[in-house]
Amino acid sequence: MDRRHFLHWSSALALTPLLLRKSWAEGMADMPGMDHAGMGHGAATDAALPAAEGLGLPRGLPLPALSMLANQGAAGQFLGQLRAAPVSLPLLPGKPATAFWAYNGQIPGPAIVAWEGDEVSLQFTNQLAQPSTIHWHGMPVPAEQDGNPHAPVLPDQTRNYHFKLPAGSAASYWYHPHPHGHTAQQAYMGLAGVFVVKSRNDPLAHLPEQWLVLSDLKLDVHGQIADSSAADRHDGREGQFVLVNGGWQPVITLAEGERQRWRIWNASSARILKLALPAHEVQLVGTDGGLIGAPRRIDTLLLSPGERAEIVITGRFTHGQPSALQALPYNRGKAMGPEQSEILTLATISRNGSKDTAELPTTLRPIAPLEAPAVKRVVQFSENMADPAAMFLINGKKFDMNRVDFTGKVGQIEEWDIVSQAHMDHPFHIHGTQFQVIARTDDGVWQPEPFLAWRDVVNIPAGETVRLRFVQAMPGLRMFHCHILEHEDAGMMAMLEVSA
Ligand SMILES: [Cu+2]
Repeated sequence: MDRRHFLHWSSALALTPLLLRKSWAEGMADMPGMDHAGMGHGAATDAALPAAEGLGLPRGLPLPALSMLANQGAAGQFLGQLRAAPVSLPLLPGKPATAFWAYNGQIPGPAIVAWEGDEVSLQFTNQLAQPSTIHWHGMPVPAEQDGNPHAPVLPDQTRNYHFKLPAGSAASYWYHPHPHGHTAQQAYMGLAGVFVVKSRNDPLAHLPEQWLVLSDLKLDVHGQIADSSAADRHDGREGQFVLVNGGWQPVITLAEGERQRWRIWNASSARILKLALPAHEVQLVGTDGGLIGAPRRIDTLLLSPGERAEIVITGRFTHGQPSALQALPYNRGKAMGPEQSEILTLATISRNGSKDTAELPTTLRPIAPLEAPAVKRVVQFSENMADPAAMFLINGKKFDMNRVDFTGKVGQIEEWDIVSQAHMDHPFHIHGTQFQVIARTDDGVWQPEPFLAWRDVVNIPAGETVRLRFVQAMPGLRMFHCHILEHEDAGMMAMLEVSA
């Protein structure tokens, strides 16, 4: 890996417009054909890729609002359609449109907003040339509705996903493909969207919200989505750009003293983002599975791939610190590519007058601890560099669709130690439920988790162990895996079969 091509980021702003959006009908009109998608440009190695500044991607525009999926259902229902298909979107001024794969022609996919108690019915049509599924990441949905690789939706097929959102499920989820072996490519080609479940009993309902979907974009010299390099397949893919709602270094407005609630998704394939908002006051108020017990003042927020957080930001423009959403340097133990060694500016925050500071409740939502486990298991992440066909392993094995790794029971409290015997960080994710982290090692020394939270992704730093507890409320096959999507595709995934 040539370090000259390490990505350089600047907070300087340009003012060219970017709209990563097109209606489905418009998108179909210039559908590029399935073999496009960056594949036709030969073996794009990282050394051949242009630097971010050289591509002319506009930046510094207002934060793009996410498009919303229209609800065609009656009260108490969410009814909608999602269609995965190739689409070309104008990305770089003066260059041919960029070929993506998108839900309903939009990057990111349309946001779904439903309420606790809703019956959700989503019709999915796959117009890709390969099998796909939709996984409802983090959501308490029945196993057979959760987009497992065992239930592929083949090209030109349609299926319906149906589930009911239980009480207490309000949180910031997302949806993305989960087919066998194609997940990373389908995600980096553009297939992902957010799914927010709301509660009618929300202690932060009075705060204005900003939704920030952080994604990664890697372009070749033609402005097309680049192939994954050997380094991407090993370390997890990273591109020249971290986008926010599809925009590069957009501008978010905030008033002095104003409190906003931000929901943040790390929808990248592999980046571990150590987020900071140095000028402003930040409280963590929620994790993957929704609100935590009480706001917690934080200086940084580590968000691994697939993970979400809710924060309350209070505008403070008088400290002389950069008013920006930054990703601080983080070493995730990559073997081939360079680590992020500089501060990345993901978005700038511009001052928009002054406002009264809204009340922030001192308590948010009680979380009862999961006590004495009925079952204890060890899940070991490891890497075997000697075997290119089975390099990323769980308990020494590569994923096998026909092998059940663990069997469990509905309602039983499980305690898992996720042990890293790896050189890289690997974010652990399990389907169908939320877990509580009980303790983690830090340099091998156990530290109790300082607060209770519902999560479905937790980073396992190289050489460390994380202890967590969960309950599966529904029977069926549940995947657990590394959420670096290239590692998942390479087989760092296993299955828990839950019986009634
Ligand atoms: Cu991994």
